[in-house]
Amino acid sequence: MKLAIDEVDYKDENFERIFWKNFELQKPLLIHNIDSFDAKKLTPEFVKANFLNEDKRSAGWFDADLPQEDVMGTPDFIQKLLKRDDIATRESPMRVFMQPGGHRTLPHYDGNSLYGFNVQITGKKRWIITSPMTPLPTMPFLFVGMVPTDFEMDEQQYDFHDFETHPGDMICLPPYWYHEVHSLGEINLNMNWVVTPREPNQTSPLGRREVEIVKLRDSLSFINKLYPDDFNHYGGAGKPLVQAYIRGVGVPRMITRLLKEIFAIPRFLILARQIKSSANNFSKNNFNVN
Ligand SMILES: O=C(O)CCC(=O)C(=O)O
Ligand SMILES: [Fe+2]
Repeated sequence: MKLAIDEVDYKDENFERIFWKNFELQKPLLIHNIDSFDAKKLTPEFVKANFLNEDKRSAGWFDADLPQEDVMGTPDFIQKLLKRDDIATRESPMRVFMQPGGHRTLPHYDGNSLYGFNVQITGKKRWIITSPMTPLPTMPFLFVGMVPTDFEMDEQQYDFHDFETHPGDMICLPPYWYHEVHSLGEINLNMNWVVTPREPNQTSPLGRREVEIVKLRDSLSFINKLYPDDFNHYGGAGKPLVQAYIRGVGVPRMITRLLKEIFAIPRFLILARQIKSSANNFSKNNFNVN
């Protein structure tokens, strides 16, 4: 079913209460009127000069350290979040996306059980985000949607939100929420603070799958070759986080997961070319603006 997303204005007197309530419940929230950045200074030239670091290039974004306060400040509630004991942070806790109009980011959820806080700086984006309670079919072992390029949401099958972000809007995206993102403006710049909860959330099928996959990655290390990132740095914290995630997963559950992933391989092979081409576009289009 298509569902309305919770929304709140950053200036609303109840903002903090609503933000932390949705955070605890891992419920998406769309915040309006974030004013911690200077869009005039964040031109494509500035972004490329400051964030185009090949060592920090990833699948379709650049990782970034917390940027200069005067250009891109970290909102106070994000500063509080980054200091919490129950979340793990990474050395470079931001991701920078800047894509041309017409770009489509293929449906995926973020690895490392990331909780994202993505603010639109320039342009606008259309987000279609799907509840981990009704997940899209997923590529074996990974976190990319196993669907064709022209995939359209089926209201009967999936619970999802479909909305736009304009400059100053921030989408708070809890772990395991699939997202397909369309760039609608001429130049579309957004930045995402990412963190990983220290305790796994196993209330959804995707949350349960993730801990089983983490167990597989911990036990059969060759599986890690499939991943773009380093398992030793899972969620930024590595081993302690891995231990917390796999605590409740026994060997029978791990083997059942392995079989489920193997059985998904034939469907993947049918769609592999389409998915690969969309994934390549995600990489190719980042920072591909004039
Ligand atoms: O903005 C986009 O196109 C993709 C954003 C994304 O995947 C993310 O924030 O995790
Ligand atoms: Fe993402």
